Amino acid sequence: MIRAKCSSFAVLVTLLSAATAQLTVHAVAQPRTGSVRLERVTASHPLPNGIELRSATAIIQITALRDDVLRMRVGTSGQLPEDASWAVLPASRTATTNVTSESTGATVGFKTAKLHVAIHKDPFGINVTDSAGHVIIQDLPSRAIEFHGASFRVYMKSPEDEHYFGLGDKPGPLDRRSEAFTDWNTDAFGWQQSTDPIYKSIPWFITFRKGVCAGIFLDNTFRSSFEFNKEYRDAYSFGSEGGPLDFYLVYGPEPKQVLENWAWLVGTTPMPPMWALGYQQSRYSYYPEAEVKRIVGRLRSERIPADVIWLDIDFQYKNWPFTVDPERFPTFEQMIKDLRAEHIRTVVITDLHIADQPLAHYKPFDEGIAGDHFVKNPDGSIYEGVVWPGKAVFPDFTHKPSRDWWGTLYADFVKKGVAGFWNDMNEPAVFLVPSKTMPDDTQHRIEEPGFTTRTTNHLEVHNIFGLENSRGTFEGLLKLQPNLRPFVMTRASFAGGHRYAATWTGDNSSTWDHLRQTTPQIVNLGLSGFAMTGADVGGFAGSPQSELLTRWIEVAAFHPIDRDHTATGTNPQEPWENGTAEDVSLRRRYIEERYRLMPYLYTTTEEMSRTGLPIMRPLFMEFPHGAADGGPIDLSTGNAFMVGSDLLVAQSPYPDEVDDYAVALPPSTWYDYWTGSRIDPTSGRKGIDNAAISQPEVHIHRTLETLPIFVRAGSVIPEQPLVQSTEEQPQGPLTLRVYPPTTFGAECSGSLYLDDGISYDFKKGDFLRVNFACRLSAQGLIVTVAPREGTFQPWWKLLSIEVYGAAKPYTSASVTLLDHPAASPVTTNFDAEHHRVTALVSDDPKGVQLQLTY
Ligand code: NBV
Repeated sequence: MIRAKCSSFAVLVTLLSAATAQLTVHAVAQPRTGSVRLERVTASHPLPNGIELRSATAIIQITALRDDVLRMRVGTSGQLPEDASWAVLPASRTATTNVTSESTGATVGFKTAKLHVAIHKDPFGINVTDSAGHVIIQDLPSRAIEFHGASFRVYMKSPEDEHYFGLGDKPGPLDRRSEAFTDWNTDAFGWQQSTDPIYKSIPWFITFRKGVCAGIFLDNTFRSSFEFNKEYRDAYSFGSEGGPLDFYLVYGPEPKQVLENWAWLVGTTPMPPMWALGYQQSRYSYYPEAEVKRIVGRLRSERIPADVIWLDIDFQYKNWPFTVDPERFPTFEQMIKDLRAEHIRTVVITDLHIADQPLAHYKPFDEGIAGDHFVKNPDGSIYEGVVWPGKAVFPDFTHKPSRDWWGTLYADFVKKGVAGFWNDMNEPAVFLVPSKTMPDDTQHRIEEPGFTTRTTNHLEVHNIFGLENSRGTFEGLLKLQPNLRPFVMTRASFAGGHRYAATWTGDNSSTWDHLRQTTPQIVNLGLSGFAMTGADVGGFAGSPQSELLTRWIEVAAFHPIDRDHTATGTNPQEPWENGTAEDVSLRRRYIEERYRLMPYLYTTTEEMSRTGLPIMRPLFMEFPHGAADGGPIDLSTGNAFMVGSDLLVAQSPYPDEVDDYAVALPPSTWYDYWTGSRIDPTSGRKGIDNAAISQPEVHIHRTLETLPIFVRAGSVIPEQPLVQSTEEQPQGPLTLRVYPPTTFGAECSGSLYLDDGISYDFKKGDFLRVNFACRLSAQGLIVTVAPREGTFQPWWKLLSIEVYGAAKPYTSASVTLLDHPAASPVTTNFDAEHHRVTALVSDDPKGVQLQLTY
């Protein structure tokens, strides 16, 4: 909650002198009892990795974990808060690097190889700059940090050209500037753009100014809030209603570096099974068995590639988690087998509210009671709340033994062949109470390595309940099948939750506005760590018009998770429903394109799991200096986004409008993905540092058939022949789409990563990585396929190398094996319509080179 503005301040009082104090100790008493503002530095001493300061009774520690990651902790009563975290990896939290003290008359501080930290002594103030002199954070003069009882607030200056991103799934514009948000996980059925809070709490945001990027993470699980330019036009602030003031500053300056450093702090998304990247069909709910089979049969007969079918709550017996309705699903196990034979995986919902059924031989309840695994009321009785099963009890997920027990509940479904699991309602959602969740005084046990074992109330645990629920699921599945990559989808979570689960944007609506909203939401989730994300395709609440469904399916083919899902009682929303034959064939075509692009998508996913870079990216991540005014280029490009580093998807900024629109492409040469033609810069603008920026504007004539996609010049995109599921082995050559640069010698590269798609054998070297390059010269173009890394055997023998932007055929072409430098001629084929020259060549593990001569 944002503190109300105080117009007058009270008396200056002299408080206790801390033992180490060298100066007089002052704090300002605020009108409210228990309010303290850090007024001035009263003592300080350097640490090998930072500095420790005192201000009145407060202790402040600022340390460097690395040259580009700082941590700041404050305790008001002479003691630092508990050094533990649900989000930050222990090895990162405890990392240190030596710093050099730096002080002036007015400041104390230190420097690292990348940052300078200067603490203004009187009034207290924090200023962090980088070695180029860019201000990274600077607090509001004499207003840096305030405490009001258990709550606190930190204020920072906000230059008018600074922009903010992240904060997870918050709806609204991509840029968080001029917005305010609360973190309190909430079941937000039918949320709209202005709804806040919704499902997740990711107290992490990115600052971006003139191409310089940094991130702030408030490591606090209580109800927290963030406001940008709301309380003061020239400031932003963040704070919490309780818990520790413990925050991290993550420096770039490149956005990619910030994201990689964020992943260093909280971990990356683990490699998902490849099938999770396939098309997924869901609704609330498919039943009985015959209906599930009908849907899968139709996916196959309509030749709509697909990998997954989802079973929502109605597959269960009376909505009791971990049961199967025997009447609706009499041969559940056989059905799963039959679906697998069709190369379809089954994901089932397993909500966390366990039916309160003492006399029913219901294992989750009986075992939970016997093991003392449920959350309690203050009087020690078990807390009961009404959810889907009626009266329900809730596992105590912050109590490790209970979380581990939860993981064991999956054994039976795993044995039956269920492939993935869905953790819904884990805010936790509770019916029939105005708060929509557990009472604040519900008792949770914290028993967790790194934490003091204790009992706490719901205020501390609420925002991490979903995180620890999905963690229990993920870790449980790993114990059950150590060499299979789990697939878990969670609705609620906290920072770091991507280590355990993919996510989606909850109960959106079948409206144009919600289609538009998918871009900022998925991009901001990716910037917050959640890279494996989708939105219910077609919308959850309500039924989409046929054109809306078509356009949604088109763009979702480029989202990290592509799952069509809708609410109970809505019209059928599968790709073959609610549309003309043309709609259906367009929907099929886009889903097919996703499967053709699977090698690129999977390669980008592997990059995500290794580096923390999201799959779906804002343009500024790839082009931090791309906008003429130094701001994030996205703010002038409408609703465009990048998939990986090379594909730019430019859906209309207003998908419901019929008008043509212009997309300002980032400075580069671009190719039209569909036609292969090159888009030449039409305008040259000056950038902030007066460097020429050519930001070509493309005029787009809107049609239902074409979702505009552009490819960056200098890239090589791997594609495969069409398959009906990721499990089917593609037949034919691997295609390399080569988009040459326009200047001689300019960078041109791409890569491909592949493995078995399901196991962790890649960690033992059973993967395949191939790097590609191309080089333009006055003589022509050389395409190089580097020697393979890893032991995984590819499915292809041939490479179809397609060079785009070709206006005429090349005069000659030859192929060389990298380990055997004798060239042999190869025939090429010129396709004027697609501006491409194609050569079919044999692949070779030691590498191949194709030489095209003008
Ligand atoms: O389990 C039913 C639904 C589910 O389909 C949806 O995706 C979740 O977000 N669930 C919420 C519970 C009730 C929604 C009205």
